Amino acid sequence: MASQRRGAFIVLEGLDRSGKSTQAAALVSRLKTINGENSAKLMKFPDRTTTIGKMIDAYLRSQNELDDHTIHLLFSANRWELVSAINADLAAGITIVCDRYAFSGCAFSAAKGLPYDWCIAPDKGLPEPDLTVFLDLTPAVAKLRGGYGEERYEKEELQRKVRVLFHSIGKQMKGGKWQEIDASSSIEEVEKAIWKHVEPFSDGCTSSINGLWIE
Ligand code: DGP
Repeated sequence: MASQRRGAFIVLEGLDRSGKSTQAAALVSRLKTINGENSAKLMKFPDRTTTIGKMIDAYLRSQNELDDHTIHLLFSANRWELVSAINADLAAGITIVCDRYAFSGCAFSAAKGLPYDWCIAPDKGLPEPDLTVFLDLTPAVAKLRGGYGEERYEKEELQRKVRVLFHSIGKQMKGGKWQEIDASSSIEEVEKAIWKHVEPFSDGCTSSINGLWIE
C-alpha cells in the first residue's frame, strides 16, 4: 500500500532584496501548475497581518522602539502562532513555500549582537523545513536593487553580518536540507537553480516532520 504523503515544507531565505518574494511566488505557481490549484500555498514571515505581526511591522518601519530581545521574541511568537496552520496544511497534502523563517530570526538578531544560542532557543521545535534554499547575494549588489534602505535592517553593514551568519547557520544544517544558490543572476536563472533543488519534493514527502534544532 502506498504510504500517506504530506505536503513538503520549503523555505526560501536570503538578505533583503535577494529576490525571495518574487521567487517564492513563482515557485508556488509552478507547483500549482503541476499538481493543481490547491496543492501549494505561499507563506511569509513575518506575517504582518496578525496582532503580533502588526507590532513587528511598526518596528520595522521605525514607528516604535523595542528592546532587541523583545522584538526577537515577537518574531518567534509570530512563527509559533502559525504552527498549527502549517501542520494542518502539510498533513492535508499541501506544499508550503515559505518566504523567510527562523533562520532569518537567528541571523538578524545575532547580527545585532544577541548571543547565537539565545537567538535559536525560542524557535527550537518549530516544524523543520524539508528544504531551505538560501538566495545568496552580496549586500553591495542587493543595495543596487530598488527600494533598498526603506526599512530598519536595510543597511549594508548589518546585512554583511547577517550574510556571514546565514552561511554559518547553513553549515550546521545536515542532510542536504540547506542549499545555497547564486541570486545575482537573472530571475529566470535563479528560478531554474531553485527548481533543481525543489523538484525532488514536488510530489510531497512521506517522512514525518521533525522539530527544528532538536537533536
Ligand atoms: P521582509 O518582510 O521579508 O522584508 O522582512 C522584514 C525584515 O525583517 C527584514 O529586514 C528581515 C527582518 N527579519 C525577518 N524575520 C526576522 C526575525 O525573525 N528576526 C529579526 N530580528 N529580523 C527578522
